[in-house]
Amino acid sequence: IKKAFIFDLDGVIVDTAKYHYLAWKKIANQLGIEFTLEHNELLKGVSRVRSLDIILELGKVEASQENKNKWLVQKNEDYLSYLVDMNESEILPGVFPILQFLREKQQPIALGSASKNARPILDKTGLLSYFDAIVDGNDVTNAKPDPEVFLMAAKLLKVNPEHSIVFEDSVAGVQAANIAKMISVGIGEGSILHEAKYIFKDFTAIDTDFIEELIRT
Ligand code: G16
Ligand code: MG
Repeated sequence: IKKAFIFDLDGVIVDTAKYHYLAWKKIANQLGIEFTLEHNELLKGVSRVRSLDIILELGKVEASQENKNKWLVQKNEDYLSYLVDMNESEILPGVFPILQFLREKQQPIALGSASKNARPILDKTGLLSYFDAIVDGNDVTNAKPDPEVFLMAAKLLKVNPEHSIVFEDSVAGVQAANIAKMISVGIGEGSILHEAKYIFKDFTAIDTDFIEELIRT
């Protein structure tokens, strides 16, 4: 059977969370809002617009739409400045060999990300050509845990949801995969991602036997 392998971007393929954090921290501090790494967890897998709302809620700050738009632009410009020098060295450990193995096995690969900057990131890390389909924040209207992003990816790959495998580092993303009736593979802490069917601390913990098993069953 043909399977679809769908990857989240941030936290799975690259660690862009650290750059999102720096850019959001600047905005938060500007507004006198304390913003820690722990707060940053709340923003993982969440859209840009929703992220700003969460930060404003944390600080109990009310803002006009005009100001919000200004901060969203500032955040993205700052975030993009961190990506200028990005290259293949930022691909998270173990990811590249798995992509290569899937390629060898002629398995379709897709990206399912909330980010509107997904394409330039895949381009800079040299991974663009590994993806048969890319669904990102520019394509979807409903954010994870809504399954839209993953269902669209499976559809583009012409594979049924039940035959699709999703690699995710966020709780909302794991839930989205489960709601889509896909096989969810959590990348990160078992205590946080306990809703995932399988959990690995990172891609170095995933071997090709496991991937072959997923292809076979
Ligand atoms: C990523 C990050 C989120 C970020 C979102 C939108 O999602 O996890 O923190 O807010 O993209 O990013 P942008 O501002 O670039 O559109 P994912 O789904 O790849 O983990
Ligand atoms: Mg993620």
